[in-house]
Amino acid sequence: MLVDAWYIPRTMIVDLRSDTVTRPSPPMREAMAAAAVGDDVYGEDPSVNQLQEHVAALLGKEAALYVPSGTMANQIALSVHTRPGDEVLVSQGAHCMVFESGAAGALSGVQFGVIGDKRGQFSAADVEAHISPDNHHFAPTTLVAVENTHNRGGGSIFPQREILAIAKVAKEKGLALHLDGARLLNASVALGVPAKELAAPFDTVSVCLSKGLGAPVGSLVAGTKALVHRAHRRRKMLGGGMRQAGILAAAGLWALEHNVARLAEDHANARRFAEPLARTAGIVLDPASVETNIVIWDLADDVPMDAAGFVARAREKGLLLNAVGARRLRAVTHLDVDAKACTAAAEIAAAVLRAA
Ligand code: TLP
Repeated sequence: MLVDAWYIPRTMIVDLRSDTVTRPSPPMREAMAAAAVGDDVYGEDPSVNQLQEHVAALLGKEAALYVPSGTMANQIALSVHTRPGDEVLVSQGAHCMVFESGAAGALSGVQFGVIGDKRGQFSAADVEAHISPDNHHFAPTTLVAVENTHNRGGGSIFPQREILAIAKVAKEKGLALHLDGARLLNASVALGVPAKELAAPFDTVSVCLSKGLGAPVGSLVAGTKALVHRAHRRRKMLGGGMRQAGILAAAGLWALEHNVARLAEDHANARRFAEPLARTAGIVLDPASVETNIVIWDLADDVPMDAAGFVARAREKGLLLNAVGARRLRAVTHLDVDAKACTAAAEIAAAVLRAA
């Protein structure tokens, strides 16, 4: 497999399992090596403080807290908005429900109410219809969590018009609103709308630096000073207080400076992969559904292979993918795969089907 990027040996594979697989580039590593650091548990790490201020401003929030992962950012947000026994309304396949190891039940004692469609979107009417009645039989609904872009929904962008309507209902009914914005900057770049505008209706927002932005580690949870103060305590409880974390924060600052606008390339590469794939017999995929850097498709009923089999055969041919259902697969483009690699990836996927 010929890949131009400097860091991928020419014999290596095209890794579309996730945008989390990127490795820090030499200039990012230089920024990390040069980072000013201090003990962040004392609040004395200048690079962490700079990153927190930068992200708070980016999202138009009073404050932000640096945490090791998107999972911790989401779980902290769930815990600051709820009490054990509460219900949180989420989309189908929401990351905070499906992919965080049962943390919401284990750590916050909340249950989920699932609303909306397979793309991970729901309406203000869905929220209103699912708020628990004020009756002691039911778990009180106290939080609504939106995911934008939506991972399981194939990188779909949640329409901002509907988010504004959801925020209105949440306000009227006294519900908090959290945004899992692990890939919010993908939505921002795809729409050409500033992140702070997309974040504005939310009480808390989590964002990840270790996905499309290419930092090795790190996420932030942002909100009012009061909420972030509470988040800080939760982070400590979870063991997420880090010391000279500026060495990591510097990578995040570098990523925010250099790797945001280029997310458009990842979106173009996702389409470059999806369009030929969608024309391949045996693939069920609407290329118009590809809005950002995630491509999700199904295997047609007559394909004599399941998603795990597809993944195994693609791997033999040098393409890494993830199965996200019995007959459903996912590919994610990122800064370590270029246009040529994405075109090659579509050819490999078609070859897997031809050989089936
Ligand atoms: N998603 C990962 C896996 O966990 C599935 C991936 O490869 O896409 N919110 C969203 C929407 C996410 O997609 C992820 C990671 C997270 C939160 C959690 O972030 P981390 O992995 O930093 O805990």
